[in-house]
Amino acid sequence: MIHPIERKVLSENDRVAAGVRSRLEIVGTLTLNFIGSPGAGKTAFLERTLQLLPSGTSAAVLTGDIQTENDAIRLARHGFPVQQITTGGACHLDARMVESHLWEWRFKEFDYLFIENVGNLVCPTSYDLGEDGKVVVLSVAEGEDKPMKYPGIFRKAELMILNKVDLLPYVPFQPELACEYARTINPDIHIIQCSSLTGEGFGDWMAWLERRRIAKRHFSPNHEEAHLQTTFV
Ligand SMILES: Nc1nc2c(ncn2[C@@H]2O[C@H](COP(=O)(O)OP(=O)(O)O)[C@@H](O)[C@H]2O)c(=O)[nH]1
Ligand SMILES: [Mg+2]
Repeated sequence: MIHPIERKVLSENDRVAAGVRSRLEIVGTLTLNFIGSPGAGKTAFLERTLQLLPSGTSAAVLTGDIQTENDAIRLARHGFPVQQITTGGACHLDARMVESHLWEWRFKEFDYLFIENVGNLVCPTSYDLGEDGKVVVLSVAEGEDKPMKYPGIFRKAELMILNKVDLLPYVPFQPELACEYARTINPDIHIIQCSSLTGEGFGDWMAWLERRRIAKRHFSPNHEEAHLQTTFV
């Protein structure tokens, strides 16, 4: 059962998230919220993604951690705007943190906004950040049963990245079983197996990303009109 205070915090978060979502809608930015355990490879995955974006693509990254700017330093090497959000203790990002950092960029139009949440499979699940979709990152070093143990995030995610498949020869992990568990929780979840180290599977991921961006533009009837208004007023 959700405690009344927690309910109030979440509904305030939902209100701010709705504002973030409508601003991102106006500029047509596809926003994805990456959630996974510490060390699953979220930053490594985003680093390789930035390297592979076609030239002329605009993208930005917000990366969340409890402490340090380490991930922002890694991600900024790839030539895209990056901001670190250090929560100072909170185990998740919230919509207010995202909103204040997006104001630093004046809610500028990007093709993609990638948000790396604080490493955790539980707390970030409840906090809407105004994203278009959640992506759960699981690595083969974590055990196949994580979808059954942490069903909330697997239920809400539209995509599961199964990372570190280069380690499969060395760890007792059955990818088919992990996928079966994830689909038991969420029959619609799309799954991509990849290695951020070797680049295996990134062709599928980059194709998914491009399709998702086109689908968002296609299904956002407000985008063109709203964009014209913000461009010409
Ligand atoms: N072998 C292997 N190691 C990886 C892969 N992706 C990330 N790593 C390593 O896993 C560790 C944690 O990665 P990091 O990106 O910091 O994870 P995060 O905490 O989820 O952001 C680092 O030592 C990475 O080099 C992968 O696909 N294969
Ligand atoms: Mg990281």
